[in-house]
Amino acid sequence: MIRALDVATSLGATLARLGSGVSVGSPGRRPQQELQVYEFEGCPYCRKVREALTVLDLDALVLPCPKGGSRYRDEVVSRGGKAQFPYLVDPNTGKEMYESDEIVAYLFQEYGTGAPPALLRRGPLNDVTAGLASVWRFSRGARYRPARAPEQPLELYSFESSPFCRIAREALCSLELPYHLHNVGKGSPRRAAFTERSGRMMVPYLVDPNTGTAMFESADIVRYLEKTYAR
Ligand SMILES: N[C@@H](CCC(=O)N[C@@H](CS)C(=O)NCC(=O)O)C(=O)O
Repeated sequence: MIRALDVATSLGATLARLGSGVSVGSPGRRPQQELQVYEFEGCPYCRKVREALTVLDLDALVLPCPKGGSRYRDEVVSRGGKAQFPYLVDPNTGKEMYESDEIVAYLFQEYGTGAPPALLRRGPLNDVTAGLASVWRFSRGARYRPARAPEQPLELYSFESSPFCRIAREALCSLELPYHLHNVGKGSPRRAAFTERSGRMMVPYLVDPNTGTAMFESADIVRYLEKTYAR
């Protein structure tokens, strides 16, 4: 896809959700251990969970489960009994759960200070708009493409509604590459530490500890991931 169209359609995804997942809302206590989220790009229910992570300023280990993939899909089946996404694992409480609305409510209850915002409440309108977000992208990132597994998870600094972050996430997802998602939405108190590390407040920012690489720019990130991991 040509770059301008790529960015425009990714922006369409952001607009469909009225910018939900751009800024930090009402974070509460912080988890001691990292949350784990099994999900895939293009799944409207998974998007709501990722938006909630941005609003609550939470990190998570993202384990991508694209259609046709098996690395983490099989793990979900053996943990929970069925291939349904999103699936949350919280090692802090021992909770594991399916169902996006329940996951969002759980995250706000454990790690927030109030009820979820309107755009993340239970209801068909939010499911429809989360689905429309992916229509624009013709399900990019939702299908597995053969890739070798990295020894260690990558790291992505991001916030959910950034159209550029979505482009990077799609590549990570279709190549089934696990990554530590560091949310730095607008208003995140962790932006200063991120800027200290990266030199600049811009996302997406990818760090690959397997090769010692760190980079900005979604198009460069996609090229790097393809070259390094696609088979
Ligand atoms: N009510 C569930 C619906 C979840 C759902 O239907 N997820 C789809 C993906 S969008 C799924 O897991 N499909 C099975 C698959 O992809 O193999 C929720 O809100 O989490």
